[in-house]
Amino acid sequence: MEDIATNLDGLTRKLYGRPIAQVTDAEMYHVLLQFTKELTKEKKEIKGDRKVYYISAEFLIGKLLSNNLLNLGVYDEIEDILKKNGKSLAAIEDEEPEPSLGNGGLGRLAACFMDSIATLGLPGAGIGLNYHFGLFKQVFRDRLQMAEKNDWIGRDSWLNKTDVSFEVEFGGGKKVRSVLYDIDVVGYENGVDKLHLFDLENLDESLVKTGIDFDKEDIEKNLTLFLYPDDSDEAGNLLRIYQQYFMVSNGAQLIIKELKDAGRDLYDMDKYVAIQINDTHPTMVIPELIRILTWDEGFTMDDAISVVSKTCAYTNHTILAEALEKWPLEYLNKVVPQLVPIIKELSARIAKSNKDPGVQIIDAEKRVHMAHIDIHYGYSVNGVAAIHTDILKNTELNAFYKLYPEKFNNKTNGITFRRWLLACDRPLAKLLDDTIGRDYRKDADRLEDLLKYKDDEAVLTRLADIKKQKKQELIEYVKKNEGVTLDADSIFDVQVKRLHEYKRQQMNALYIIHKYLEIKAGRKPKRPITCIFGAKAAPAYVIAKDIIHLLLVLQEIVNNDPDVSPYLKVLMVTNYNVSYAEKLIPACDVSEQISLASKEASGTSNMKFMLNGAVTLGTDDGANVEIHELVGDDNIFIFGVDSDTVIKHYEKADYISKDYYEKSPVIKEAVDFIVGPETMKVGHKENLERLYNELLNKDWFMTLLDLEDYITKKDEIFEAYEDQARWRRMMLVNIAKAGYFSSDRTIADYNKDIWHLK
Ligand code: 26Q
Repeated sequence: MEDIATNLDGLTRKLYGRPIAQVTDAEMYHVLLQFTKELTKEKKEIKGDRKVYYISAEFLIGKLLSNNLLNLGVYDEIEDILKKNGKSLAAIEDEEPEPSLGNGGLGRLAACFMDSIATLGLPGAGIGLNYHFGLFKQVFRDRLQMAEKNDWIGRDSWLNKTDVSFEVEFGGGKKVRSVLYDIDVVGYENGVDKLHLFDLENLDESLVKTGIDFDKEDIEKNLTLFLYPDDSDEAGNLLRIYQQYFMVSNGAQLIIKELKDAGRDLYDMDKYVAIQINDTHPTMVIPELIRILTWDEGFTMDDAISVVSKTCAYTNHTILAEALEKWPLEYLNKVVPQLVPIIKELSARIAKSNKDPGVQIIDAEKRVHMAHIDIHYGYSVNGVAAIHTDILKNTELNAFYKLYPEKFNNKTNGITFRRWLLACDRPLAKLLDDTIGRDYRKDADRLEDLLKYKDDEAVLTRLADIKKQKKQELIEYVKKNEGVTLDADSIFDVQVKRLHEYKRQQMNALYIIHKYLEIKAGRKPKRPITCIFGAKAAPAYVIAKDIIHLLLVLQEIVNNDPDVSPYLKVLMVTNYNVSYAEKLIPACDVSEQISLASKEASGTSNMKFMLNGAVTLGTDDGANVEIHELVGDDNIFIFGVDSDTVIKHYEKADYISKDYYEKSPVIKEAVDFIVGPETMKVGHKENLERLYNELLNKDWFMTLLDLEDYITKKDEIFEAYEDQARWRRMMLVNIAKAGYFSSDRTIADYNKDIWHLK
């Protein structure tokens, strides 16, 4: 403690010529950044004979200061020192720009996994790209989403430049050089692994024009400018292939270099290396490794294919057909002509022994199915929640499951409890320390010990007080950032996730309309309700942007209606990101997880909410199914049709949304409101009509099918809140049962079944 205080004071004076009490929060952030980097250098690098490389186009790491201080075991001391000098760590953290190097769940999962890999002391590295602007920053103008660039790097950051650099060749004789930046991943009370982020040596940030527009042609200068939003336009697709190849070629070269530096025989690559392919975005690492081994290392094609196939493992994160990457061969010919003969060879080998068109790599339309490369030429295929893996085995990938049953396995997702409990809800962590001791920090299953307190008035009251305190903190933040005033005595109902029709934010909006009309008709809820949303829509995803528009229109109408606003409020927060999540999740009472059953592979915010004492209102989808099993019927609110029914509707193509609209006055009234006079007054006709027509004539994700059931369940959960004794017990049970969703458990499972490190 003395040491830390002296060192921190010394560093502050060295950098700014003033003591801690006299520097600004921004200056103090830079001191702490340097200080944390220095402390990290003293930690040992995690080493071992065998290493996992987690390759991912996204690592949504979020801010790192608090997380690193916590994992280094100095958070409390630093907080104390700052307090004594009249500073708050929370305020200093606000100065840290957020690296938004991911779209959503898949990217955040990769970040949680890195934390757990290091925490478990496993030799591992992340391989990804150093996007200079990350995911766009969202702003609202005229109740529409606009995208601005988010430059997070600034004058100094967590990136450490290395002297590793490779050449990467593209079609048309284009050659670029990379430069590697590392971010240290500090394990909780353990050593350090690395996140390797490759960047383009000659990147030109001045190519960015207004917003997020830039010159898409000049790939030698633009490759790592932006992260691609998950639903891109055609022009973006080519650039995405360039990015993917740049990532995997660097990754493959790094892996081979590390093997050679360690004196390994490349024929034994699979003994020393496991490569986890995070969705299909890094799939080209398979043909790229085969190319390097055959072209540069003298391997026969058979030997190269054999060793690479024993090294690579694939994780699937979606069953949405439109998200499964299929690249036209002609695109690949343009970007990576050197891989095309290899991909053709891989395809031909399958075609020779298997005539089923459903399992081919290159299909009749000359499109390359990236997932099929992974499944044929990898040794493991995993889904991310039990129901998701079952759907892969029985439906989506059934033909592959029949070919390779032994490759398929489930790894239910998890979250790091360091960020999503210890850092974001310190009072709750303190309550746990005081009741069940600190063991849960290393062994998440110990959270179950909390069940002993399920009838303990003092503990339950403290739990409720903590929730109230977190609501108050959120209220202050929201007041400052959004200019909206919320009520701490209302129920906080929260849906935060990427905007997608299958996640059904539109169904939540229809509930709000329904409640608004009920209140107008004099039927008031017992307690005020606050409906909070946070979501970015891919800039090219028109209907998703229309749904955001509707939410902003509802916010305006509801909050400004004196008859309604005392009972109902709507808030769409601006630029929802990891940092916002850390404020919203601890303040939430009702966790909205309302995807159309079968469509949400897992979800991970559902786990974060539960861990922070929220009760789930959800469908039996993704990891909700496992939450449901763990907490039991009494501690969760499940509604809607099940996944088998949904899958049958798709097979028979027999869902007609208009039937539901015409049959139910409640549905009709809510849907009609979208284009009614109130909304037209504050919103845009074009957006609202398009959304209305979509719901009425298409509704691909069956909103109207579940709407009535949703309304009933939602009223039921709000009613349940009135029985505070029951509610507090539900909170406690949810926290106690969340241990299974620690990413430490998930990573231990990956290691036991797939990676076999140590
Ligand atoms: C594909 C092609 C072209 C451009 C972009 C993309 C693209 C980019 C990102 C496709 C998908 C993604 C991201 C997917 C994702 O985040 N999936 C989520 O993964 C989580 C972690 O497993 C799950 O919990 C979620 O259920 C799943 O939706």
